[in-house]
Amino acid sequence: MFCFQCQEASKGTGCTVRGICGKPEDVANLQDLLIYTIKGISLWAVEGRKVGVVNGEADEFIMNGLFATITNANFNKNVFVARVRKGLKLRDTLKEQVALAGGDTAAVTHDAAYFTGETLEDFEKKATQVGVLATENEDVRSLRELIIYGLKGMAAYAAHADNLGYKKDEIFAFMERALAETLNDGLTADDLVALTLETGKYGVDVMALLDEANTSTYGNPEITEVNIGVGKNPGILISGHDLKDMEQLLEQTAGTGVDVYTHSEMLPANYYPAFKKYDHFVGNYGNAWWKQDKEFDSFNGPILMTTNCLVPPKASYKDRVYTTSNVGFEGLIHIEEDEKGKKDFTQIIEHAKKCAAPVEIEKGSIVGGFAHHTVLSLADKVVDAVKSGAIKRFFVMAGCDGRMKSRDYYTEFAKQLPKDTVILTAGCAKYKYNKLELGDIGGIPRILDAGQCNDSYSLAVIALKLKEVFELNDINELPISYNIAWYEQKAVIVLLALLHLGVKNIHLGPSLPAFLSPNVANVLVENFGIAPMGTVEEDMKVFLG
Ligand code: SF4
Ligand code: SF3
Repeated sequence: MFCFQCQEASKGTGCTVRGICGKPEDVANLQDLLIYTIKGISLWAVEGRKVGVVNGEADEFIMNGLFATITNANFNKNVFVARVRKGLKLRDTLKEQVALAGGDTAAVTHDAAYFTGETLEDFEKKATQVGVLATENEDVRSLRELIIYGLKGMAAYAAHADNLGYKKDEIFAFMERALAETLNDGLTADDLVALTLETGKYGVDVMALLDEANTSTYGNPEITEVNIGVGKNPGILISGHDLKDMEQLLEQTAGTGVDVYTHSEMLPANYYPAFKKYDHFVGNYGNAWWKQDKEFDSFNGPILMTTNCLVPPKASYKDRVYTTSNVGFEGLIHIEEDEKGKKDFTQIIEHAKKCAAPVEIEKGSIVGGFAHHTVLSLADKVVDAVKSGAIKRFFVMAGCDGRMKSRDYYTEFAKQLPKDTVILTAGCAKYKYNKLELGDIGGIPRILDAGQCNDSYSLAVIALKLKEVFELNDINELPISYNIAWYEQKAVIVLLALLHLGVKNIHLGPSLPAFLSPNVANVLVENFGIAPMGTVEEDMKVFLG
């Protein structure tokens, strides 16, 4: 195996025996093969679109396949074997459709469009030939993978929007074109850089689409005080990013005597008006994903993982973890949806009834819900505070949290920020500082949490609005600095989206991606001023001049 898609890549270069995330070698290889299969389907999808063939099943398969290979989403080998098998059938159907529609089948020559296999042995053999290292030139490899990881994040967001009935054909078409281009040996490094930036453009589009899906379905996030303590009833803990799952769980648990709590990236569900009507929705339990090994233990009740980040479960609570959608782990119960998109959570609810109430690990509350709608409704106040000098600078500290000790930097950075600065956050990165008492500036809290990582879109909307209000020509003239923490591939699409919007001088930590070759890293440094995390003191000086 060779995998270097996340921030915890072994030795800062790549995992070669077993992922730091716990992904075993056979799963890693089969994920590579699924990506290769998806690229093959994409070659036909691109050719098909030229002659009016659009295969919705293929679009969804590509989206879900990309999503399933995100860090900490799916560790189940059987899932990948089944998906490769299904993918090959779909690919061949699409190929026939292209031929029937008069498409240029001879134009498609790559092995990914034709390779065959049926048994696990066939797949395992093929998998070792089509991984990341199959691209020999390290710069081309770096750019191809940067694009693919961006697409994985894009696919995840597209899937959540799709679950709520929102989709855009342009986004599927782009994913397919970009995947096909990662097989094209005729592209220069410049072409691939251009494609990387275009990925960022579609990143903005997909986050806007998901924002529309979430807010049209569940209302605009509101300023909310979220309880972080516990109640007396047994509870179900729901984690991940999927709000449709959240809705269905709340509906089905109402009146059962079982409470619902969010974990990690599901915290922002507390901010949506549609979910506030449920009295048994108690609040948020615990912190970011990587603390689940302790927090799932003390929660006592069942846990529903709707997306990443799943950590291979410990024996002490393994029988309480349920998965759904693209999440998977051998031995855990997986809840499938029916044809109408309904999921039956009865067995999780019955399981919860037999469990003790959660052990209290924290008390009090945290405040969030500062997505674009809320912040823009406070725009006058914010603008006045900036004009009067009460707020000197905003710090966008969105992204991911993770296990590495070096991430304590972000806690320290938040603590040391001058009192006339405000943190704008989104994603699970917030857990590094969202329980600090940083106070407020004239009623504006010093930490404004917009929501999940995809709600980084909200932060961009806010920045663009401020640019307009202050009549600036360039987003970089705003008093906003970007100190982003990344871990997995959703953060990659967020980063590419920010680059597309023209944001410069982003600091990225706790380490630069292992998949950036020195030359590609240089392109990012020279053209966009991307900088690695330094010490808190050094960075504070850089940001505050
Ligand atoms: Fe290693 Fe990260 Fe890949 Fe897991 S996802 S195998 S930790 S690089
Ligand atoms: Fe977190 Fe996995 Fe990235 Fe959505 S849940 S931000 S790490």
